[in-house]
Amino acid sequence: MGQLFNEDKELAEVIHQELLRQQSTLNLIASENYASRAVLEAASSLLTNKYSEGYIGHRYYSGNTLVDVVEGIAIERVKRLFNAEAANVQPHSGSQANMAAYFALLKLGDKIMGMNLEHGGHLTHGASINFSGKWYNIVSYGVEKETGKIDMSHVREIALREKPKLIVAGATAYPRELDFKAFSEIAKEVGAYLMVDMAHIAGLVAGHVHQSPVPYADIITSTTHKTLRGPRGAFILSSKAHAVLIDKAVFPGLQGGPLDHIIAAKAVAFREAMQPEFVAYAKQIVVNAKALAETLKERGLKLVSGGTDNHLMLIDITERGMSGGEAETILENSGITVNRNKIPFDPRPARDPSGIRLGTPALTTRGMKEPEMRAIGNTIADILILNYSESIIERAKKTVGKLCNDYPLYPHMEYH
Ligand code: DSN
Repeated sequence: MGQLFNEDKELAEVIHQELLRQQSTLNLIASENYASRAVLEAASSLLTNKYSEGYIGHRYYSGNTLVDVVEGIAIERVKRLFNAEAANVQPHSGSQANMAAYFALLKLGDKIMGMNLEHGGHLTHGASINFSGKWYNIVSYGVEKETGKIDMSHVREIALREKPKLIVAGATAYPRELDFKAFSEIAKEVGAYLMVDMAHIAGLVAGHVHQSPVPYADIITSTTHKTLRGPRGAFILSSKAHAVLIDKAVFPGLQGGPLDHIIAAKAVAFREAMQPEFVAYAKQIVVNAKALAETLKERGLKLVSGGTDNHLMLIDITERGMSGGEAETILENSGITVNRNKIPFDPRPARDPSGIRLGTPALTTRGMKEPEMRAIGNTIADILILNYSESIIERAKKTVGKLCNDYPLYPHMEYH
């Protein structure tokens, strides 16, 4: 990175400051992670120079022999990782992957049944402010008020009544394991396609600590940068039967040239996720989430659904007399990053909702285990329960500093 510093000190300095921020804070944002140096190297490679619209062997530009090799490696690896028949590794983001899946299987105006954004679904699962809610006829399912969990018999009732053409299973803020088999039985019963958006849990699926959607879903979309710990991007898995439609939907349907450097970085991440260390990592994410959730509960904080089965949890924070936004800010002031989040049946607006969402993928990458999760849980509880005071914040900052020191991130990275 010496070159960047030599040529553009202004930008190099900002990236340097961001490195220091990542190194010196505890990241509990459930959808973030730290990509390996190898992934970062591939993502910043000269493959960014190439145009390669089209697919392997059928490009609209010359000079793509090696890009074909890169994309082929990525496709083969992700198919092997998830035991899938076909894969498209070109989607730039999870939203574009979901859009491509809808374009492939549906006509505009068709009925999609997805999880309510307010209950933990994603914008692209039918939110009225998103293309999905504007261009398709949306019906939603959610969690039960008493349990905070999805009741599959209720999902079935809605599906039987509404007869959607496609059911989306997947979430961004649901702390429980999704029952893909039950979703697929319901989809079959009503003659709907089943699409699983496994963006949040892809690393858990790869590490065999969450049921795989592959045997059950017609189409699976995912991002690569969350629990899967790759570069920012996405991919789509499907049966061979749907592959041609998916490919057409991605290109030329909605994207132009693929990001070949990012596809290379995805390939690196897929290989990493095949290693035994990754299986241990995925297991530890879940063990850590349970340890963190238990600590928060023991300290009297209220978790949506009472706990977690996966990598994340939601705290209903209004009980402590503050909003999600306020909790996010005071935690950030102590060096702990989380995101404010709606909780199911939230009376408060999305810009300042009743909850915060916490996840363990990033801290598990740093090597932290149950004792550290308990220390962090107690620190968070001190801040949220004992109210904002200088001495508590000072103590929290010390704990954060020590943990960041003991579990270093990118130790020899430099932008100066
Ligand atoms: N923004 C992502 C998340 O935080 O869950 C979903 O796209």
